[in-house]
Amino acid sequence: MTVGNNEWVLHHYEASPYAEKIRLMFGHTGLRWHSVISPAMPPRPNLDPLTGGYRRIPVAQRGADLFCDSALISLEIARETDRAALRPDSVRDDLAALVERAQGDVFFSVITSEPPLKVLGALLRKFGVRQTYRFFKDRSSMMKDATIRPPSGKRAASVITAFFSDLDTVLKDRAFINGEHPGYADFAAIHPVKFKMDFMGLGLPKALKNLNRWYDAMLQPGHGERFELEPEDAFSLAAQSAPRPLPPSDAHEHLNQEVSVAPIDYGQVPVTGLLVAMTAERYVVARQTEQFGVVHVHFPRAGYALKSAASHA
Ligand SMILES: N[C@@H](CCC(=O)N[C@@H](CS)C(=O)NCC(=O)O)C(=O)O
Repeated sequence: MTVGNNEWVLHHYEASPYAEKIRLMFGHTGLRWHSVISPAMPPRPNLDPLTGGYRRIPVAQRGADLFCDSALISLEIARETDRAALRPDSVRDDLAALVERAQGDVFFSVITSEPPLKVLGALLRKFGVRQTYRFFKDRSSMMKDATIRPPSGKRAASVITAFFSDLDTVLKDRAFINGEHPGYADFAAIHPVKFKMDFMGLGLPKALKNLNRWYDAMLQPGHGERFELEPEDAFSLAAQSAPRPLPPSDAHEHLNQEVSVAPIDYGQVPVTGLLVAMTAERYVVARQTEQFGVVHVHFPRAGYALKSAASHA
């Protein structure tokens, strides 16, 4: 399949909640996109050669530009569709804590709030025995190194209950969390709620009428115009394209030097390359590869740490 270098490619897997945040954004904005399915855990030979090892999902690609993290992908979608409300920094102050909860404690509590045997059953149905074993090993080793401690047991259950009830309250006088139209806060909040419903095969509490109405409205547009793509096609796309022009960079002591960038919370696998731009919102790292030539990997600044490459060694 031929894909233009300005077309959207999303590297994801179906069960990924953070990918669902972006798939729904594609749906609401009516964007056309290409889907490359990644394994639910590393190794990801279909993606690592492009990003240089960023371990989280989703990653978006346009030509030879790779965008890591759903926050930065949202920013790109906001820009392209001229919808400022999709920018992470457009979230109103009174909603910032709700967004932070959704992306952190609530996301992690979806699984930890369920009895371990129920979780095991759900994973076995999804993955089978071997993959479930690998999945547990992978995620526990990822979280062992994490700088955050997700809630568990009763506290996790109350994180979910309180979130549902707070959402219902916020939604009592408006269609969407953002107001009349969905904004970044809506997409940040919908994905853990849907994850809870999908993963455990649950329904939302019926009494929370506003939450139910919002949930249906958020899912109603679906995922937009989606086309399946093979990983090799995404590789060819990167190889045939040059990265887009860089934004004007702020000064940085490591500009045009080898750096590594890694998430600060979990899945902290560093990506190494030349820091070619830094703006208020992002780092851009150039990777010279044999397979694709130069690719630019973009990271949001929030939640990521940049170091001189020498200090990661
Ligand atoms: N802040 C990141 C978080 C992404 C995230 O945690 N993704 C999960 C999947 S939904 C993940 O990568 N888990 C580990 C993995 O899939 O290897 C974002 O917004 O993209």
